[in-house]
Amino acid sequence: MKKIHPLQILTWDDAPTSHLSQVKALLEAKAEWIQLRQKSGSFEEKLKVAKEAVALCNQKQATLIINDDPFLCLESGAHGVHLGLSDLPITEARRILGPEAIIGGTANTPEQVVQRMEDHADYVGLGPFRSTDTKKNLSPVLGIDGIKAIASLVQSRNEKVLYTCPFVVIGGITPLDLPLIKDAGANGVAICSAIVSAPSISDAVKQFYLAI
Ligand code: TZP
Ligand code: MG
Repeated sequence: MKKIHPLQILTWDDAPTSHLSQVKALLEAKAEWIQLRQKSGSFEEKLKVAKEAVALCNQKQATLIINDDPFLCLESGAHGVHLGLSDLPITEARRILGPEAIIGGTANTPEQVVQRMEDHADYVGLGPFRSTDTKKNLSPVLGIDGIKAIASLVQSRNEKVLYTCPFVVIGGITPLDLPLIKDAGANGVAICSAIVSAPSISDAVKQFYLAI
């Protein structure tokens, strides 16, 4: 099983600074796992940024995950890819990227979690925890009760499978939510706006590290 970091930080098109500036600020703040979530621009434009982000992360031994596109991951040399519900299946991305790549997938229902695990995802991103403006076409909000219900349902269906696939919770999370989310059995959280649009990225990362 690959090691998954408990604090995964997503970059954002709508943050006050560019994706690369966000990556630099996050690395300075000692972020160790960054997901480059570029939603606009051509493949070539995204690739240029992704290659630079990979180089920056490699200098600091940080993990860089590409959103949506296994081919962008392959060509940029990133460590892995995160696949949403309308992206390629995990199995197809694995065929493209090979066994060493980190491949994560979004889930919003117990069935989707089980599918991700059966496909040997390295982690599942479960959410949205809370409503958020960061993502368009948001799936139904789960709240802490939904997260707990899905975690225990999946566990009771197949304990062995759950242990082989960690899950991180995503969507509208602040540091104050961390105790409840940890209590629900999550292996971590994925955070975007609360960090990359904060007045100080460095202070925001610190607050999440303290809460983790
Ligand atoms: N998937 C579910 S919610 C979400 C994604 C990508 C957005 C998370 O961003 P934020 O700003 O932490 O709510
Ligand atoms: Mg996607």
